[in-house]
Amino acid sequence: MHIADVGLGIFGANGIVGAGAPIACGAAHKFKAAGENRVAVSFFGDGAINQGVVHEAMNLAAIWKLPVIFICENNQYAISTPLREVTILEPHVRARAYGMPGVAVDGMDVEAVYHAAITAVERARSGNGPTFIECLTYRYFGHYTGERHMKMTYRTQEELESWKLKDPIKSWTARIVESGLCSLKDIQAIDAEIETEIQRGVDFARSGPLPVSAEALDCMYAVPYPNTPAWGIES
Ligand SMILES: Cc1ncc(C[n+]2csc(CCOP(=O)(O)OP(=O)(O)O)c2C)c(N)n1
Repeated sequence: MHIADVGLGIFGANGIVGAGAPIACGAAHKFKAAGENRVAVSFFGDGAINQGVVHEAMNLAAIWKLPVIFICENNQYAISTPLREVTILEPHVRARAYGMPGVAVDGMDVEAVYHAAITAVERARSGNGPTFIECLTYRYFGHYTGERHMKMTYRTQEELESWKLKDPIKSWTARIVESGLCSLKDIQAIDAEIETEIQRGVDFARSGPLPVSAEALDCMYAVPYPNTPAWGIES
């Protein structure tokens, strides 16, 4: 969640739902002020769509015509809360209230998402301001790993299986092979390479020494805070 690499243009995810939207506006404001041809993109889930800060950000982006794109990955559940129970309209409809295009795309269709994104980027780059893109999708696993040990009944197994049939990785593998862009053998080789890399990481972690509890608070502060009590942690 908290991975960031400013050098690569990644400002970092945020533990506060929806809080990335105003940060993206800040970045976009800087791009505009400095005359840079860059576009800021804010990704959030359907769980963020009723957060006030997202609406403040959308209003600001529209009024200042900021080069920013709001992408709502609508997988239809915020942890276990179905969007349909807490939101009266589809998220993209709201964008129009802020005077920006609200586009709905099949989030399982790579090409559709690509075209919507390109249109939004061009609009932002030509000084016409923000776009809101809603990608309808699904998550096959729980919001958090603990969910697999709990009996959660917020969705049915049938629903989950029906979405797996639309899996873009599977359908796009077939399309890419058909188009001659890449052979199935090449794709399988890439998969195998990734599996090996992951296994190498797992083996490295498992064969390493266990962490020392006295170091639990190390790297928590920019300036080390020597008197921080190790909350209930015994060394
Ligand atoms: C402001 C705020 N309120 C509540 C939470 C607790 N919380 C963490 S994730 C989440 C739901 C997020 O929903 P969504 O973005 O749709 O993620 P998904 O369930 O699809 O993984 C909530 C309410 C939080 N992190 N921040």
